[in-house]
Amino acid sequence: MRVDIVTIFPEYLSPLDLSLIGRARAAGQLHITVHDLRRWTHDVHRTVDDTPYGGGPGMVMRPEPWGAALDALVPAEQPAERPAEPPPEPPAEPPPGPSRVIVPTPAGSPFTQAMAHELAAEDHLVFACGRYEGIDQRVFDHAAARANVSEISIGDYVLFGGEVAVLVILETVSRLLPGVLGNADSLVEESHADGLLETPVYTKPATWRGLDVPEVLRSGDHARIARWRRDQALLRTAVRRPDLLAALPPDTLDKRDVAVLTGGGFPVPGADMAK
Ligand code: 6GU
Repeated sequence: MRVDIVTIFPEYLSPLDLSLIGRARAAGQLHITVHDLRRWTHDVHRTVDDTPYGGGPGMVMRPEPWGAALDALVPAEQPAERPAEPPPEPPAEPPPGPSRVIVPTPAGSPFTQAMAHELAAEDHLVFACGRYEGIDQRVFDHAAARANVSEISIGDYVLFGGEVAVLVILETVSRLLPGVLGNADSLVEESHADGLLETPVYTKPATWRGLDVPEVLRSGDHARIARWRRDQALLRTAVRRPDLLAALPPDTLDKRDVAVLTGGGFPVPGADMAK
């Protein structure tokens, strides 16, 4: 996957050199380039912002540098579809496929694990990191003719700019790429994979500061362990994220699940429908 990030603070993205993302970059699975927006300014002050039309506090990022940046980074001619067969010899740089432009903003659609899976299937992501009160909307209205443009928020709170959100989104996406995560099984059991939060985990020693690891996990009875984990995931989700539980597709909960939730004091609406 190819990733271009445009920002006025390139140093903010330096964590992308570290840990598993750094390793995926070094291994050539992830091609990330960070660009300084001011490269696309032409005045002596390298101006990127101005006062908002209509009044109001703060500054808005001017469209010209952003337009030039996206012109340079988003190929004008989008291939109709991906080639059916990969070329026999992989080229040094992956060929540009259709581009997806991501604008991190607290006014965006919520970023979710499902969206991360969607982005992980793309060939080319371009992140436009705004600062101040945001970027002139015409930049994205114009880019929408050439690329799929998504305004995305990482949560209901406000950051200074999109850079930290890009770190969050790229970490979430890159661990879904084939070969980036050492143990792909980790993706199956983690929180949000099945719409439930993950269960508590334990390791040695069996007793620590007078606290025991739950007996069931040491029983070797795999059916009992699976059931216990399911119960814990259900109850934890009911307590912490009732919204997730309510959003489960119908038929996700069987009679035993419903009994566990009801027994834990979490009545399930429509429970008599459970298999
Ligand atoms: Cl994506 N950007 C900014 N600036 N603030 C945010 C955000 C993004 N998501 C939540 N708050």
